[in-house]
Amino acid sequence: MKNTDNLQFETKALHAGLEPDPSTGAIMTPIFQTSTYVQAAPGDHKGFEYSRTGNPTRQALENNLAALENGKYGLCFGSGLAAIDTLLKTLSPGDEIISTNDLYGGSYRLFTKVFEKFGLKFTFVDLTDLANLSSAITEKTKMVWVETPTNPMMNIIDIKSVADAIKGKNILLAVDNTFASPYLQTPLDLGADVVMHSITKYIGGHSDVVMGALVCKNDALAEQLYFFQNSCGAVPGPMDSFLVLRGIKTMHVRMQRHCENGRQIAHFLKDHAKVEKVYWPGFENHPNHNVALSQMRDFGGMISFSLVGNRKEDALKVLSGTKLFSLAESLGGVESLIGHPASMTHASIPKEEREKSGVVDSLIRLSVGIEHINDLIQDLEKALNY
Ligand code: P1T
Repeated sequence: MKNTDNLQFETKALHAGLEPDPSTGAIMTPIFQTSTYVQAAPGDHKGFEYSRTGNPTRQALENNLAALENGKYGLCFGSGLAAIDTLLKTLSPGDEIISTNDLYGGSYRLFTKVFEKFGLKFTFVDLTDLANLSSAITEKTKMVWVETPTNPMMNIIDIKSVADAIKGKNILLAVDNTFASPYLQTPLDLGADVVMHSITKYIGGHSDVVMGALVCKNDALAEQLYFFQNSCGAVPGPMDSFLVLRGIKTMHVRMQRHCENGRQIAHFLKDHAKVEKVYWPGFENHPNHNVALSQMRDFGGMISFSLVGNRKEDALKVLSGTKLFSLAESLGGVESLIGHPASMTHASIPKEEREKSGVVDSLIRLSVGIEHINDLIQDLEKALNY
């Protein structure tokens, strides 16, 4: 296996964990569409026994992702939520988790509607202010869940400061790195213990796969995660693993364009008379701009904005007025999407909770794609002309 440890992200994306197929020389990792592997005698096999436990296409992807996050172990799952589900299964009834209060609605639902029933306790606080973290920690705290940038308010949480604040306390720091992608941010380098991705988004990049991943460095944690991956079985198939490997090869190029287009659209919206507020960490007056500068390579392609007057009916006009920005859940694909968090991605969070973190009725979320910037701005200009 090539040693890619000292190579740049762009080179690792193409080479890490990937070798030509030994039987044919195929440069692309084959799709090993098989459930099982023939053994010469019981236990005498070539490293694979059954595809829930391990599959060569999935393993190539897992090794590649581990390298991209500067980790040691990568594990893939059938969705981002399946990855979080697996991580939470390493905890025990009575354990407490402190989570950021602004996060993907599906993660919130998994925490409160599924795992609370099994005895885990979640506290939701604004983690942009570390005083909130200190006052939420108890003797039972076993994990801090950080999503940064947050979905959909684009708050930035200082990963290194959170890691420093819980050092030596036997608390695991987990970071949902979905909005940034490993191209923009590598939380393990900042002191996180485990990174989670909805691969469905920027890593897959083409809106054609649902998948999740966990990456860590610690041997004991990895062993536990492999145990639950195999025992609970929420693994992705080889075809999807191949599609994601293919998507990863252009991630850095896609991310550069997402960031460039995002920057121009954020500025266009800021100057628009119908727009009340734009949430994008690249603005100097964004409350966490300096943290973003210190821990991210660029600011990404996600932007949220609210409308003057904060009327839902105005938001609905914009949402139905765009032609290139398609009205859909999800994000991070090459094509631009527009969404209404309050009634779509964050509908599972009670209105009161949602509004506390800024998800008001006129809030609109954009996943800026890699189309030509002029076409995207024209599309928004027309839709805002309601
Ligand atoms: O959809 P899935 O692959 O299971 O990933 C869940 C998930 C986890 N974390 C973050 C930050 C996410 O944004 C998501 C999925 N989000 C959407 C579908 C969305 O439109 O926001």
